[in-house]
Amino acid sequence: MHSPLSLLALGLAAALPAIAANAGSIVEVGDTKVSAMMMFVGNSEKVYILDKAEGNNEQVNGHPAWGSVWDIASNQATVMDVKTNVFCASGMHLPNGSYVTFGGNGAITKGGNIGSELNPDGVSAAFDQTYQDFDGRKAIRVLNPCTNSDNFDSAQCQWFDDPSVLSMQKNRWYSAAEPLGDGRIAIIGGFVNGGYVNRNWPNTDPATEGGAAEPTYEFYPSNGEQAQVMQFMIDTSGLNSYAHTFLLKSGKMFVQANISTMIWEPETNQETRLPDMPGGVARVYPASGATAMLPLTPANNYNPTILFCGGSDLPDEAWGNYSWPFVNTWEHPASTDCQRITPEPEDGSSPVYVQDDDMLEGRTMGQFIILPTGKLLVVNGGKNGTAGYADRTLVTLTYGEMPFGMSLASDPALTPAEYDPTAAQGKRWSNSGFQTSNIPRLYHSSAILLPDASVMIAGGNPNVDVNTTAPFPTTYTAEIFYPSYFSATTRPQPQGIPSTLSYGGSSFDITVPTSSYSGSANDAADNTHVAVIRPGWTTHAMNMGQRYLQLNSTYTVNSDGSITLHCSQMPPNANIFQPGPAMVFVVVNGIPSNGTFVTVGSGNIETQPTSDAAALPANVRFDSASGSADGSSTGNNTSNAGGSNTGAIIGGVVGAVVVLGIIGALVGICLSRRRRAANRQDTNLPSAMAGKNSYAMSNAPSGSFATTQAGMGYAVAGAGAGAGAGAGGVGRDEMRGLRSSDSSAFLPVEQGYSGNGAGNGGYNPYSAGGNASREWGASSTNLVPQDHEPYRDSPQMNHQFYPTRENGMSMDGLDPYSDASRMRAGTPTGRRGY
Ligand SMILES: [Cu+2]
Repeated sequence: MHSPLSLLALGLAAALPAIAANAGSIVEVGDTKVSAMMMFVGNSEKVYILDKAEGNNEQVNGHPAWGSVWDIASNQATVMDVKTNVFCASGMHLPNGSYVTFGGNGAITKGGNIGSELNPDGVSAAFDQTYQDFDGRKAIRVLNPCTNSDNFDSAQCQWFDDPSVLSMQKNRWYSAAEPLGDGRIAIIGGFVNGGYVNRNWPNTDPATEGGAAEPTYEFYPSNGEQAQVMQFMIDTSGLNSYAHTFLLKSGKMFVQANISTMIWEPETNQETRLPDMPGGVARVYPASGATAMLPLTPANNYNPTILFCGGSDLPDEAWGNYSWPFVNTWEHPASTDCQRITPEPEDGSSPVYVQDDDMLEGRTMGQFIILPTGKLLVVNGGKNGTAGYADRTLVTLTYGEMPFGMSLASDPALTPAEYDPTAAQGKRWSNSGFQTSNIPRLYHSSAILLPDASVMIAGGNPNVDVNTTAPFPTTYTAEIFYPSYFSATTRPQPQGIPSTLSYGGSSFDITVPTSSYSGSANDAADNTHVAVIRPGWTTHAMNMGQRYLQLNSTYTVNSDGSITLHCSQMPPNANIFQPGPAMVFVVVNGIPSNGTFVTVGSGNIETQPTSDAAALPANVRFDSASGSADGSSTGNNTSNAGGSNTGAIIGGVVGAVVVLGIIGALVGICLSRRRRAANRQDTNLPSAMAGKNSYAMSNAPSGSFATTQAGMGYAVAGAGAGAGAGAGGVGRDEMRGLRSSDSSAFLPVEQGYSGNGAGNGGYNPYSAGGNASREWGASSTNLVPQDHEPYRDSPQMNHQFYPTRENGMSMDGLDPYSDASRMRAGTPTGRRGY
């Protein structure tokens, strides 16, 4: 029990969440309870964290946890249950403020071994009795962010994770995800079952790798179309997973993988090739360069430019195959190279890569965080090697000889650096005043912008299962990096930020009180901008969906020194900044306010309504007005980057503000809702799923590879090692022998099981034609017939492939899109299990 004194202390802590922080510092703040492979900021209070299914000490519902929710104000994590193995999924926001994650890996058990209940293919598992994880390769998991005012034990605040109700057409591990202008999400490519790179060697079947690669794309929500082959995925075979994808102004998508680049038309599947990446530097996993879209501003007419920094220029053969790299990656320095490209130049020129300033140090797995100032922070990663893990390479034959355990990277890059996209060339990078971290953040680390404009850094786990004694151990400690503007003691406290932003339409006013700044009001007004930032979904050195847009604005300086900002809505083109949640920061003299959550667009997945942008009034100045904040502490100049490392900020004062009403706005703007199909049949599937093929899969180099390698200047083993890698058969013993690359299993699984499905009109997640996504907004019926529910607790499913689960994998009472679901405010009737 708490004593009265401790209660008082807690009360004070809640009232004064003072976070004194030095600018440029990195502070260890707490335990994420699961290793933060993936994170996203759900709202002003919570960061959601996902790990792969592994043996974390923290338990939830009788099994190791691989999900948690982080309270920003208290730096405390609470475990959450996730049913399926979310190992290396992709993720994205939805227009209503919910978040969704796609795919993952099959069920695994200790040591990354295949789970106990095999799928019919015999090489992947549906479930594991020890870790109690389900096959997550097709999973679509939905989360509606909650706050402390909600009941986190309610289903409405938990992950909806039931592939029998909601899943993709294809198994996808390391897929890309990027929203279109209507809020639908394109899900692109991926492995079927995992591996180091997405190819066999020799690479004789670049399209499907004998069933191990998934070269298609599909949409969520589906409109009923089948997954289509994307030729670019075949042409970039091997280094084509977690492709870098950015929706462009035209509605076409920039896609970069391997060293290739294209513009893709999502509606017609037409591809237009752009130049290759200069210098042969790969930026996708496992080269894992830092990538971001530069801030979209009135000055660049909101036309995207993409920045790539770091990665690896390993020669093609060195990347190896599904099993492991063919060189000792950790001996190869990561790239310092940066390139920019404007994919759709508006001056009629052809898109070209333009050399940018080199990073201060090479990085693989560095990641960009766009700050409210419009500068880009790069954090995490290593100076040598690549992402991924393995227990050997082609030339290092045993785990005992691996110098960094399973890590394929070495020499962690521990000092953040900042890139100013508007600075003169040659002067864009700085790490002046930035502290060096004590915590390596290599493979499976993450970072994201928080609402108080600090940066949360977490994760790091280049290990197949939890390993706290490895050279780079499984890491649970989170850090916060405080950018240079934390030297200010006073932050702007803007008033009047709306809860929604439309695409075009009437302008709105934001007031900056005189207490928010110091010095000349006119100067402050000239040095103020409004930034709409989507921090994205972070995993694998990426922030999927991260975008920064500066609103068009003018100002009126009032006689009392307050400044009224006249702001345009978002540009009237949803491709520029797709619909969904974002934070609004007002930046005065280089000092950002805290971010306020808004919903951009209608909240629905639909063609977004647009209207012409209203004209803004002209600037009005008032010469004698000035701010009333402490003049030395509010950032009197805009060159805050790399500035003083002194001073402190009470960062939590405004950061702890709960934006009442926003949550209601988020959940109140409902997704299209539908009722569940009233009728439900139960069929007994597994007998119909007996048909399966096996694969002959060559995942070892041929003897001739050694000859090829000699020309590359890499020390490689000869044919003997190649033979040792073995041709991956489908025998379970062989499979276990090969498990230790970045996957519990990387043997192909056939998509096209014959049998159940078409014959009875039912849904079969293993059928080639099965479209398990449900349509959105086009029908009042559930497009996923409930006749196949491998995760239900129904007696029919009580068999070896689809075991029941006491804590309720079945969520019959919880259709995330029903009128009675958590997606609808005020009617929380979802429940877990029966
Ligand atoms: Cu991964």
